[in-house]
Amino acid sequence: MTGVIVILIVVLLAVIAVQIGKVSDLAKKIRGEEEVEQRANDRQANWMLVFMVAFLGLVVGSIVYYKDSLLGYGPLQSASAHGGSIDSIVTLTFVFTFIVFILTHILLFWYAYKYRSKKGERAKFISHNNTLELVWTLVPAIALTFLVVKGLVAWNEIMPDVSPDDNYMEIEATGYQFAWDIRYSGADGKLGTKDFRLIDPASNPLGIDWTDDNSMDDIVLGGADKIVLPVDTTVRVRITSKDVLHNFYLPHFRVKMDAVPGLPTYFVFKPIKTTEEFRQELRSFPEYNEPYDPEDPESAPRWKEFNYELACAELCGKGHYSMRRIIEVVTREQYEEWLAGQKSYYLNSIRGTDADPRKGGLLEAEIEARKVELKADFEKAISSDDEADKTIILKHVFYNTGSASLSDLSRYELDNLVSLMNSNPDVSVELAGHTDNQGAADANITLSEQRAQNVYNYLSTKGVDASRMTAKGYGDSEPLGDNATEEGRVQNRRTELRIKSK
Ligand SMILES: [Cu+2]
Repeated sequence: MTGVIVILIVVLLAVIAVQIGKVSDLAKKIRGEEEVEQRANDRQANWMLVFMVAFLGLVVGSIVYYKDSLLGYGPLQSASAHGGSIDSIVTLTFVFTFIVFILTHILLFWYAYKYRSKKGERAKFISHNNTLELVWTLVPAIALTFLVVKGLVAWNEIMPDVSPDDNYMEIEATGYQFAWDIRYSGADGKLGTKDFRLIDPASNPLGIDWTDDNSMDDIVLGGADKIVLPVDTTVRVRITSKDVLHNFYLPHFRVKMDAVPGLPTYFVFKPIKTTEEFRQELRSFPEYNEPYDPEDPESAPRWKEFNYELACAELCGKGHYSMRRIIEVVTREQYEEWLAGQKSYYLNSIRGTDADPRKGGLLEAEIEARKVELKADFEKAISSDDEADKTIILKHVFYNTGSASLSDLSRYELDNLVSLMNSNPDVSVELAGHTDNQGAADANITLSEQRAQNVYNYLSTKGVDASRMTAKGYGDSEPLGDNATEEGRVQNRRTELRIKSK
């Protein structure tokens, strides 16, 4: 039915067009063809001028209307050290192209008016003119060369990489459909190495090499976390992508760089205004004092809700919009405080799991922490008069299962003990072995004796005078925990150091 109606309408319109044609044919015959044409030409020429004025008026009007929404104008001044130089290049290009745009449009419409068809006049025909060719080749060439050279100079100023001696911090942004993983270097200031072959979607989405010491304290922000940066600090961003082309775009800092799969890129910039300072600048513009939510007049003003943002500036798929992240620029002190609250990805999510290549071994930091802990316990034991303080549990001394031989990792604790014994030559101790209550009681006594004796032997071969030590096995006679639970049995299987005299 609709089809029939559409065909009918088309046929009727065709009939009307033909009829109008006939009417104007008749009119021409009546009035004289030339006179009609002349009037139509004049009318169109006048409309050309009207259109020109209206069009250029709208162009200028829209610039005035939107001026505060353009980066680099009004409230949106650059928040980075290099941003001003990009803004002035953009302004220069705007001014140039605007002048050319206005001139060409005035000429275009004025010529259409002035050289409209008139009775008795003929169009001028130029087949070739060298001067004209030269002018319209050279003028744009010179203007463009000027703009391109200015642009290149600015680009070279903005894009030099940092040198190792510079004072800067480095973060890494890895784009994927549809989020950014942001990695910070932690306290050591160094990002650990990565290898795509190590990528595991569940345990290691970035492919970080956990055998690299620099990776130990690296921090990976969760998908919704703010990216916090310190003000007045040079930030180098390593930019990569795991799947398609993305673009690391921080409009307020005039930072924009492709994130290319397989080809790391970078951008170095320095934020010069904290988020709070930028908000205070926005405050003086009336449009930023309007409610943030137009539906709710009671909502906070726009300046208060303002945030710097990271966007993906590449149409990378249907979830593209969700790559937006908030950036917060804070003072150095606030940044340090924030950083101290962040957790190492390795220590928090990898350490001790099957994905940990150092599982079963000790980290430098752990060795150091054990040393500090034992030293504190030891010093407390030799200075305290409280009997309870004089017994130290050697928490990191272990034996191979069912045997009295020391496990490999026990040496760290025992070596620390050697140096404590040597720096306190008047202290004498008892090494006390304990077991849980599994198995026969006399077998437990023997096992605990052998274990205490092995510790004794280790210390004595490492240079602690044997006369300062005794070894004794208590079997299961002094339990600390409940032998009915595994937890309790773990507590009971232990080696103690008892300070005997000092
Ligand atoms: Cu993207």
